[in-house]
Amino acid sequence: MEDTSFAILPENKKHGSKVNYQSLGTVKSYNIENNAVVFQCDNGYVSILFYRDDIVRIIMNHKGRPSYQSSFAVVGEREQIKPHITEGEKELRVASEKLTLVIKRDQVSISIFDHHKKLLVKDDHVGMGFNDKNEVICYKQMDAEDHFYGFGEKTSFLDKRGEKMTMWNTDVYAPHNPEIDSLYQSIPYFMTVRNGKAHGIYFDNTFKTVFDMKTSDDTYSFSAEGGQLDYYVFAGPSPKEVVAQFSELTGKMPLPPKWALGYHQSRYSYETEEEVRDVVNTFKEKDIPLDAIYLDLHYMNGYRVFTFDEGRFPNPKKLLHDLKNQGVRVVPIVDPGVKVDPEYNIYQEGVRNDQFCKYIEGDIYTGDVWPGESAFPDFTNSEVRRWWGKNHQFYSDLGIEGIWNDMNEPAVFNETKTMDIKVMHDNDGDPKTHRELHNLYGLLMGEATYEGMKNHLKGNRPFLLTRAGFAGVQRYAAVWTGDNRSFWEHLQMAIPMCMNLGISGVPFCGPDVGGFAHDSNGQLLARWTQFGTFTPFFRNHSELNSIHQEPWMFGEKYEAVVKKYIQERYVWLPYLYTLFQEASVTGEPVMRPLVLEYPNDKNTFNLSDQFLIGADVLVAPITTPDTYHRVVYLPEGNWVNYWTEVKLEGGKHHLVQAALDILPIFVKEGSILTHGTVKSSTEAKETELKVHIYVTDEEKSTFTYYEDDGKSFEYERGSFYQCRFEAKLEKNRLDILTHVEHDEYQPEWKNAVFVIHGIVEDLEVFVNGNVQNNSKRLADNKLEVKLGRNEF
Ligand code: MIG
Repeated sequence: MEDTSFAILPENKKHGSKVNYQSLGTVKSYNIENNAVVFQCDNGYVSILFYRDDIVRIIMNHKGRPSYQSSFAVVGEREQIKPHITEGEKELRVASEKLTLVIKRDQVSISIFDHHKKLLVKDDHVGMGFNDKNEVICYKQMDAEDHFYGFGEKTSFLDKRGEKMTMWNTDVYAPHNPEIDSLYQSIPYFMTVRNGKAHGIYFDNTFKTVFDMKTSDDTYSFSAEGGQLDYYVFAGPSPKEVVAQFSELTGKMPLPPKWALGYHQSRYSYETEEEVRDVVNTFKEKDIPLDAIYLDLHYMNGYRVFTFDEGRFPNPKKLLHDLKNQGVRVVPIVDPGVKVDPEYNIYQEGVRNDQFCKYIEGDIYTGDVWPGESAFPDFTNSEVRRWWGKNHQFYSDLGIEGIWNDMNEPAVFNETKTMDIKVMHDNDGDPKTHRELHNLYGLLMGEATYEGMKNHLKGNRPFLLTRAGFAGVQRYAAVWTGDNRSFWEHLQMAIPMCMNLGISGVPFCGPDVGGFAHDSNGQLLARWTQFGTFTPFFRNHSELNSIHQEPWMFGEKYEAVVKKYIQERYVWLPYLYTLFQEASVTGEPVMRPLVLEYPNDKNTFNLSDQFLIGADVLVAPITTPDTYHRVVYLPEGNWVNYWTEVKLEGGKHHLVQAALDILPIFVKEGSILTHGTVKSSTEAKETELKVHIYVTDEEKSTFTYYEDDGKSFEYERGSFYQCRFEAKLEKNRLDILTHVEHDEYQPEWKNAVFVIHGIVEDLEVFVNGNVQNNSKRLADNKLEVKLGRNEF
């Protein structure tokens, strides 16, 4: 009915969200327990506690005393910070070193200031409130200069001001368009950038939540269908610090295995062993790099997870072994639905050990998915997660190191697209409905899978790809953005979507390159692959009924471009890997909107069609057909065209050329980048490290390069290599310094080549104080200096 005009019958007018809301009333008293200030009000309680000096948690409970239990998303340890309290006649102040909260006594409302006394957030209207359906809401003032980012995986443009978004994990096969705001991930968090400074809010509520930055011009709100109003405010003050603060609370991405950063090829499905081998062999014949190939639904026996179809895949172990020798990993799909089949061991075990989701009355919930009628593991129980993890030995025994979780919203083929919300999750003895825990299902499945695989791989890093998730999903998995289509519009949309995922704590993400559904074509695939070179996750995937879109499917002209950009990925890997390592420590995204680095520049606020990789590389994909030029905005500073070495001035828009084989890339003057060489896969040896120096006489350039074995967890015990490169130009003397900061791991490459860009006449190059006489002058004002790593 939703699809017909019936949806807009007068009787169907939805009520405004403000209907029936009431506030907490006045503050009657307060007390301090465990460094939390608890206010007792006419209609409930509010508790304020600092997690750190720059993170405050606020909990409103209209039914009773606040519960301090957090959702599964929160892993950050709370520091014990004693609040400083000042009592005024009309208001109370609760402060840490970095934040001051002013609480109005009559109609409870909270204003939060930073330590410069600058207002960050202020309650508006009823402030915090609730209604007779037990929905909770918080209204905040919206400043004319506020711009909003994050919200996880959303369609539409970068800046979410003017959007209203719902968090409810949903399998959306079609369409992904601005009207569809609930996709597979729910990350109830956002960052506000106002006049160059940033702060953030994370709403720790797993019910369906709504963020409304649209309905009013000067107020925004976030609300939930149930639970407490439990949220955190991050003080910033820079956008990167907000992401770091949020990542501190919800966790960081573990460093993925290097092969997960290579090029991946997928299809729904490569149906037989023969087909898989054919595809891989074609990559080899054509000398196109490849690190992983995916097995979609068809590999299983009747869609039973933890099985192989013996007809289609007679000897998976041998297949895996052979492909590994070719430098290629295999990633099978694993859905949560377990086929109802009394002769199937997983179903038997699940029933016998009470591992499936059930109704409160005791019946196992079943729903229709690929295997037909299926039961769903109750991942809210840690015992079930262990069981599920243990089952993955089936895969690891075959040599599998990566798993692909799909349908884990969970998706069910019915009207609501998911499990009955009345289903009861046991939740380790604290039972809650699916209505409350729905959004956590994918995250918990991720924990089960990642931890299980980690156990089985005995010291090797697992790779997990997931479709569904919640805040914190980065702790276990990379995220791909689900069932997009082979439309130019979907290529366009993927850019802000991935940037906002990055802001939302998920650095490792990417769309299906080429588009999943619908038929791709050569030009679209070429342009999309160019973009994919720089998305943190780089996988070409397409659907059953669409035409094949492997790199060679659209003729030589396009194949050459696609190949060039897959190769480029490997050239950039040593730079990307360093950024991944940084992200795993700080939470700062690999792929960044420009506003993250240039929050004072209004040209960046809603810049949705270009992005940064790290701080210094700007990528501006072509996202429309038959287009061979585009406008690129370069922020302050000078920028060097990666392909032509032409220098352009920042703070301006430029018209740049982009023939089919050109992805516009600009490197900031003054930066240093590390590159590798083209390889058939990450398994191949790195022979030489290229250190690109884009010289400037304005400041010292520096870059800290990171490397480890790319496979194990030994880096956690100090087995890694870290070298800080510095370059300083004075007149015609360039001094390059190499500071090896950590060398418990020995890189494969023995030589480094310093490529100096934008050189001045008569340049003299010194490395670590020694003059280099063997430098080689290249075209386009470049100079090359070769050096052994032993001279670092
Ligand atoms: O469309 O497993 O998003 O990547 O190929 C139905 C089959 C189920 C959805 C995933 C897609 C995958 C497909 N799955």
